[in-house]
Amino acid sequence: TSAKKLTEVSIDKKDFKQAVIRHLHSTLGTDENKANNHAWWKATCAAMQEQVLEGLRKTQKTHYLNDTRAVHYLSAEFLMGRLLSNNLQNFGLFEVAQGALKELGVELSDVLEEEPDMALGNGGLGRLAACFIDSLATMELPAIGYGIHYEHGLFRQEIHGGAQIERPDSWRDYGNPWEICRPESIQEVSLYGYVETKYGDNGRIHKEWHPGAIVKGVPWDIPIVGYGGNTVNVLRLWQSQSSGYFNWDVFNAGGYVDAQRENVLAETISKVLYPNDETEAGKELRLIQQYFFSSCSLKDIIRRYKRAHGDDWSRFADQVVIQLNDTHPAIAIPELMRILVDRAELDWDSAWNICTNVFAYTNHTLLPEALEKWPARMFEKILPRHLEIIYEINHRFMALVDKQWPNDNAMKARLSIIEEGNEKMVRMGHLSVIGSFAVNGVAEIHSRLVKQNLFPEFDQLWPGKLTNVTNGITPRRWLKACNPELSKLIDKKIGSDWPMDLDKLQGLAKHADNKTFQKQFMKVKQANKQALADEIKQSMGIDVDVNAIFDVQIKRLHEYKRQHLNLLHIMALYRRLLEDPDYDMHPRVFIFGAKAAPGYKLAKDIIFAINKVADKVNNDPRVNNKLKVVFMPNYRVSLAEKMIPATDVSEQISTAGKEASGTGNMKLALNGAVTIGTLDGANIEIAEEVGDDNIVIFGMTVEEVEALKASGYNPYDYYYNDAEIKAVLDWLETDYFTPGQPGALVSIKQSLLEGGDPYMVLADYQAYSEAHKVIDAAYRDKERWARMAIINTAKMGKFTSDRSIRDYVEKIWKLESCKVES
Ligand code: 26Y
Repeated sequence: TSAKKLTEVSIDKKDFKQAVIRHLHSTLGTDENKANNHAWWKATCAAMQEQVLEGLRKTQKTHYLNDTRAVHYLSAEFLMGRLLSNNLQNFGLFEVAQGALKELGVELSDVLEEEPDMALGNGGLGRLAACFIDSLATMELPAIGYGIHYEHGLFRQEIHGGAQIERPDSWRDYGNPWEICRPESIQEVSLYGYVETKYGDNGRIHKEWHPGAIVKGVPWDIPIVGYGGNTVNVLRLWQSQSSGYFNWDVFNAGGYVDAQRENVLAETISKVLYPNDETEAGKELRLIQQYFFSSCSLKDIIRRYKRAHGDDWSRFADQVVIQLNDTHPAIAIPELMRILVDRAELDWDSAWNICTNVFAYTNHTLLPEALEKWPARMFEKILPRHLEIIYEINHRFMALVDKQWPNDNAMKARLSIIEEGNEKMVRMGHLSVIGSFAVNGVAEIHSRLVKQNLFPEFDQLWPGKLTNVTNGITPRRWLKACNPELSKLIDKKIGSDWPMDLDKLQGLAKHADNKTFQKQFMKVKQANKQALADEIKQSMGIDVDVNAIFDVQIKRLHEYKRQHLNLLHIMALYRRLLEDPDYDMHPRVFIFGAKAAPGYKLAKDIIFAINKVADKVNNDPRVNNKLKVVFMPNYRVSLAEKMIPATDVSEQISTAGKEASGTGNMKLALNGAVTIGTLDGANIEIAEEVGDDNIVIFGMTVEEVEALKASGYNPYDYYYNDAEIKAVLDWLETDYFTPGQPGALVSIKQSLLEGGDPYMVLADYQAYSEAHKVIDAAYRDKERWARMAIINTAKMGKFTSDRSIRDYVEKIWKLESCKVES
């Protein structure tokens, strides 16, 4: 059992304490009297890292000796959060460390707070990658994550006068105790230059790329500890560094100082994470970032393969599967072709056969603005040989299209990798579908829409290639570690196996009507709400009542996620309370956490509006504490870990068809929150699991959205026919919320009226308002609510990322697990 496994690998409290003191002395050069919490944190990490590295060594050796097939997860983002608590938890050393530190007069919880988040991602896609590598290690699957060692992760958000200000994130300023630099595995990556065509004596054409610049990729390894501690896999992140070759012409001309300036450019590649999610920026540096980490990773994969198999490429596709986390690493496809054809001198068909048996692609979005396209001219400048290869792939693909749909030029234009127009563009999604053996969406409805709307012809051409793997989350971080009190209660009720086998939570369902268990469950929720209330008071000075409903919307700020729908409804409640002081509602605290892309004007305006409405509502005695609004700054993994256990109501209110899956929805429901949500993404599957009585669904379906759009949606119909909508939108235009600055909030009204309301906020408003009345009534019935909350936790088994990984293994990766002896 997992409990047994956990104790076997443990060292005891005495040894752990010794290790912490030893590191305090000899790693940090301080002692018990002088050490502050930061030093204790580092010493504790170092003590832990001894155990971790032992596991890493054993795992790598076992995988090598068994010559295992492995998955290589390529992702431009890994949103890891903090690692100490997770590693202690997964090694079964959490209590040991807690006890050891206590004897040293130190609180583990204070020490854990010292760790900066590793925020090398924007949101869902990056956090999914982090959950997946946790599951891969837990399930003892041979796997490696590849990404970028950004010097600065996602910006730190401050709120000044209600508005978002971005500050640089410097997660490594005082060193990262987990990462190990591996200079022995440095790779080189070429950029720019030109292609030379050479004719061999056998008539064979050979292409030679003469790069204009070469940069180095320095790998940093982060050990990934599986639950139970046996398998420790690696996350390998590439840092760019100048090689002597960068801009060699300047250097040769004696321009020593100028060459140093070029060095700065090389090192810019891994400098900062692009903070846009779901909007394609088309920036040259971003394409370079993508190529940089894809090329380093491929070369690393090939080096490892060759160590075992030499120059025999025939088994490459048996040993290697590469999962592309969206199209960000899709350039790996032509890169592998280049290596096989130009370098290894394989013929095109053999090379293509290898490629199309190695790559698989996950699509995370249908939003047109998030589908990556690069100007062919930019490609030609940065990666001239790759553009040629893409043209060749496309040429051969067009022949296939012609066979399937003879003489159909419209079809060819639709399916081509190259989009013709004013400016020729390379469509990375098409390249990914054509170059992969499997393509998946991330929830049932999303995968259906990928097949029906995004890639219907590809689905016809290659039936079965497009499939679904519903997302998941790791229950180790998102229940066991972040909600220890609920975890202990669950352990007592059903045993402690559930973190490895989440379907076991079903065992809670039969206690859902038990009054004593309901009380215990809600007591834990209350305590978690108190802890969050304390945090809100301490960080923002706002008093919130823990008897109020904690209603939470946490996710990136985007129009399609409709934080402004939530805001309009809050304003409406405020207005109802002002018009009727006895307006009957249970006290509610609306809590937000969201970062906006720095260039996304309306998203930032919505953050500003939430804060301005919050100021007014929170300081208006007339609402009699029935309504509070809190915008918690700098939403990130470690803040999510505090908010999620304290949530009563989970807001999942995207326009149907727009949210590919969502994963916050799963985390909140797992911790006993009731969802108010649309029939979108994984909400649909959550509703199937918990049943209609335990979720509040509202609003238009995908079909209704499409029909309304087709019939000509006019937001003014709602504005003029719904007095509440009109009053609330007009309110935004006054200076009520922004004294002395009339019109400061008007952009929201404009986008909803003149702007055409692209995400149909007004069309769903009434249904949303009614759904909140259902929530209100359900909450007031204490037993009913407790039952709903328990059932939500009990029915989340499907959404463990272990199940997602099992689906990938069976449908796509065809991997076998590999036991590592402890
Ligand atoms: C092109 C570039 C600017 C870009 C960068 C990041 C485009 C998209 C992204 C991030 C997308 C993302 O996080 N998508 C989310 O993926 C989650 C995991 O599959 C889904 O749950 C969520 O619905 C989806 O929005």
